[in-house]
Amino acid sequence: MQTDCIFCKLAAKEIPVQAIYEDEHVIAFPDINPAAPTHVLIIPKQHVANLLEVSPESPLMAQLMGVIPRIAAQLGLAEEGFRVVINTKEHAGQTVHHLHLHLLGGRIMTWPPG
Ligand code: D5M
Repeated sequence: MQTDCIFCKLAAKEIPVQAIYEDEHVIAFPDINPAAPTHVLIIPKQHVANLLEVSPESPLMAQLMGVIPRIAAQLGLAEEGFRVVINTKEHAGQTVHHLHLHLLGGRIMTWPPG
């Protein structure tokens, strides 16, 4: 745990969190600033700053991505679809430096993203 990391604090329940999904490695909760009718963040409980810190041998991404079908079904996104985004560092606009997947749904998305 990184003491100055807001998502570490959420994962450790030092800050109250409305968990949509949780297991040993992963927790998912609503984004505080939703960019779509459904906007959930899926994070590892372990502190990882961004995608560049993920090693190819690590099961981390499978743990994070693997819960998406279940959460999508739970939130009613499986039929119409959804978007998953991982912002990485400055050019992508990453503001919280603890790896997180944005799961966005409930409206038609445009492409390319802004
Ligand atoms: O996205 C970081 C996202 O994290 C952004 O959409 C707001 C969200 N956020 C920040 N603090 C909280 C708390 N406390 N609860 C829920 N959501 C939060 P990025 O990809 O880094 O731009």
